[in-house]
Amino acid sequence: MQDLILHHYATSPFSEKVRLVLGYKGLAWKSVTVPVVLPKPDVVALTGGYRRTPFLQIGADIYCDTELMCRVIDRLAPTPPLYPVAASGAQHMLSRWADTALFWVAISFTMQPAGLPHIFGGAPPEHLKAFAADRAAMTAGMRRPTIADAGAQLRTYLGWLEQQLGDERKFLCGDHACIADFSVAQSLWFIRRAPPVATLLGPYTRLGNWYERVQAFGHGEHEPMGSDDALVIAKAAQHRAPLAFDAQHGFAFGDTVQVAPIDYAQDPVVGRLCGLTDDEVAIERDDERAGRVVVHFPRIGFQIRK
Ligand SMILES: N[C@@H](CCC(=O)N[C@@H](CS)C(=O)NCC(=O)O)C(=O)O
Repeated sequence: MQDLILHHYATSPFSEKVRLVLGYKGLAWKSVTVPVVLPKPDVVALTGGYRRTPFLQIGADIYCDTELMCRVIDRLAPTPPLYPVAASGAQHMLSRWADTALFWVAISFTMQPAGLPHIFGGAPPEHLKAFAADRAAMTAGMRRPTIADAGAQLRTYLGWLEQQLGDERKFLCGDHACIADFSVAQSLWFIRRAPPVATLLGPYTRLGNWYERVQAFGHGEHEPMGSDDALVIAKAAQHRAPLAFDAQHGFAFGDTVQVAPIDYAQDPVVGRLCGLTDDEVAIERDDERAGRVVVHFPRIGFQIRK
């Protein structure tokens, strides 16, 4: 198997979701640390403009968004399954809810004044200012919950999750872990990084025990890699993942298109369409430093335009 190169940073919840999936699968991977705020020149050289964290590189294939990254990891290492049949369609719906609704209330609630010193550690005030400006620009036009809204919604959501574990099952969709466990765990992980805020989790004891079981998967074996080395690997790669193209979607193979997230950080990536199905879109692009790369996105949460 070619090296799995995860581009991420330590404090990113979506990165924690993927780190835990890699641990669950017992995979070894390379770890490239990306900047927390723009500019991200080495990220953009590989992705073509997508700035969200994390993304997965396998040679010259760049996989954006954890929904797709997790499917790719599961395809490469099918055991233990990340989408066990017994966990039914509910695992996907629960995962999507956790990656959107639960994520934003967890973030908004944790970033209250009592949580900030724990999230940012001893970062200098310039960093806090740069972070606030970066995220304000990234979410421009999005209405975020107030701390009071987020607290109320979070208690409701945590109650749902506690109820889901009510029959003493080990994981959210049964006795085996599935994608939903990792999507939910990332938000709890973020809240727990700020102990004064994490007191909110206290009453949800089944959820606390479940969280310990998910964290026990660990992160797998990993070693650091520089982003310059990751660029060299992309440029040298000969092989690219085989792709399906369904001509029923209103686009032709080779069309120049732009692909962009529909919710926040909507920076578009432009390239030649080389893969298209109901659940994936891939575009090929050339970059001076990364060479010819194929950037893959899920269809859910993204828009494709000619
Ligand atoms: N739907 C995306 C969401 C990724 C996301 O929002 N990541 C956050 C960090 S946890 C982010 O990109 N923040 C801005 C940045 O890192 O530049 C996914 O599943 O990968």
